[in-house]
Amino acid sequence: MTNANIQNPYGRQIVSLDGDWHYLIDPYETGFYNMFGEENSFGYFRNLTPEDHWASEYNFKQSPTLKVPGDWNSQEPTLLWYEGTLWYFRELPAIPDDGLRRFVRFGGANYDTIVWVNGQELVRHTGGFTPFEAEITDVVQAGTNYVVVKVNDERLKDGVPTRNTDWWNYGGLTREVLLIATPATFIRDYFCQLDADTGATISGFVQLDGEGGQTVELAIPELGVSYQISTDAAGFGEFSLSATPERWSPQNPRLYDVSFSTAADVIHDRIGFRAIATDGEDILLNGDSIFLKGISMHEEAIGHARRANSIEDARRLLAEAKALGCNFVRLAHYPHNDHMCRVADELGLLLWCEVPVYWAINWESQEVLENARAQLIEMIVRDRNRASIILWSIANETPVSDARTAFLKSLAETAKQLDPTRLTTAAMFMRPDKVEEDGEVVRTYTLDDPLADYLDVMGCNQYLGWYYTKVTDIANARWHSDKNKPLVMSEFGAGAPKGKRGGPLDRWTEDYQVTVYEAQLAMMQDIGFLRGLSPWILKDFRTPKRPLAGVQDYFNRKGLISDKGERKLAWQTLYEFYQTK
Ligand code: GCB
Repeated sequence: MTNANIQNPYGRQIVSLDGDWHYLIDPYETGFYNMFGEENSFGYFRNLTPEDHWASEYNFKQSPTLKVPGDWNSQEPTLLWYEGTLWYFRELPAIPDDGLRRFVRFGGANYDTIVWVNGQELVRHTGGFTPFEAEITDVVQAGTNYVVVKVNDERLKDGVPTRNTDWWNYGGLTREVLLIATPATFIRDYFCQLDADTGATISGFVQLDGEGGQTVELAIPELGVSYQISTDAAGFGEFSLSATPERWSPQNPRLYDVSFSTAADVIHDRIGFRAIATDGEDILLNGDSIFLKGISMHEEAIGHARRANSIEDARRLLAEAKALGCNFVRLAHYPHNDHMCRVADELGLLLWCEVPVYWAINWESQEVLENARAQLIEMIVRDRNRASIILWSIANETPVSDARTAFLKSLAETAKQLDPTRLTTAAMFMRPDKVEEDGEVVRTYTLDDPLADYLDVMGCNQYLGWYYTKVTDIANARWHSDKNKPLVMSEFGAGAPKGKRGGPLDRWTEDYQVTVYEAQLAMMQDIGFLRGLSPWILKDFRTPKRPLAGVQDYFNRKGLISDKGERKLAWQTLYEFYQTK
């Protein structure tokens, strides 16, 4: 537990390191290696200039700047399709000699990152969508201190995700960078949730960083809770107390002020209490069966082709889901910014959160498994106090094999160990068959992926009417499962650029997108074990996989909203369906 990232960094004493960072583009990693592949003694992390040494051929302070947070691709035209290494530099604000510990926290950097402060390497991190931090207490000096960050977003066969995906690989320091100050001993991590089974117990733990054996007070003033948690020598302490909070739900997204404090430290959070469970084919929110009216989304800002990177971007994205009539959002295909989960907590949107275990990653490699597990752990630790999150998803569309199922079973177990209060899921495929029924051809779809046995909720991606069958075949579809588990139809859809019109059966038109949605939604009414859907996708998004000129132009066009932010006709179709649910 001690190596968890600092919980709730926004609740800490922070200085934002956002803004302009100098950068150097370095496809050959000249800033790292000399011509023989050995360490470069003029390496960029040393922040040398030609004035410092005649053989130095760079100068950060003379170099242009990029905004942090922000992907590099959308900020500078020559970087639009760039993948590789880019170096960032900035000076730190003056750090007072006040006895506090200091950390630099990166909300996310895609994909492999190394951080140096004053030329000293402090941390390496792999994975593009989860936070990491470096303690700089013993490295900073009076006067000027500087940070250099090398980010490499090369896609790797043994990466998570692997080389091949259907979204653009936005590189760089895509999320906020914070300078955090804490006392010598501080509350590093805590977990505070309503137990799913009783619904009347709040339990969790607290983890100190520093001197253990201290008492931590948990206070929830609006519930009259003031509870002393003892911690062991390692600073870990658990708690469990009876409470009957107002339940958080989409109708009533009630959040409580919760604080943990020691003599030297205090951290405040806003936490919602709700219970999520399954019962046979039902999903129960606070004991009542719920239908998830959802939409899938990538982390791309509304009205732009760039990574969403601020709380304002999160608000705009989730406001679109609310406008569509959703109570549920699938945050595909990787952990989104933590702002998304906080805004969803406020708005009353239920969330599916996912790690980028996507398509065919290397199931045979222990290293790949540990990389995927590290990303899953970082996501869960970051977000497990958010009431909005009900589903941890461990994979998307992975080809069935023994090695893959063992890999994913292991991830599902990790998710449950870290967070027994939530449900696990994955987006899987179904088995298609054709059978004759009363002289008519009927298409059956069976959910029989062995992975389903290790999950609470089955997700299924199916593109009937787009990739697999004609739209006219959808009416003859029958769905089966003997798993006795709820199903969320985690994807379906059809591509259409905004403004392209035609007949109802003309592919690539808004009209055809409507036809597919109408047929799909009619089919859904007859699937007895269906408990939700998250069609693909809220907004057109940038992807090199979609080159069709004049139609796709390197965008996946299955959005209900265009990349410019305009609603398509099928938006209304889904909106009307959700009004009836
Ligand atoms: C899928 C994938 C998603 C793709 C989508 C598509 O099944 O999960 O990442 O973008 O299909 O548009 O083909």
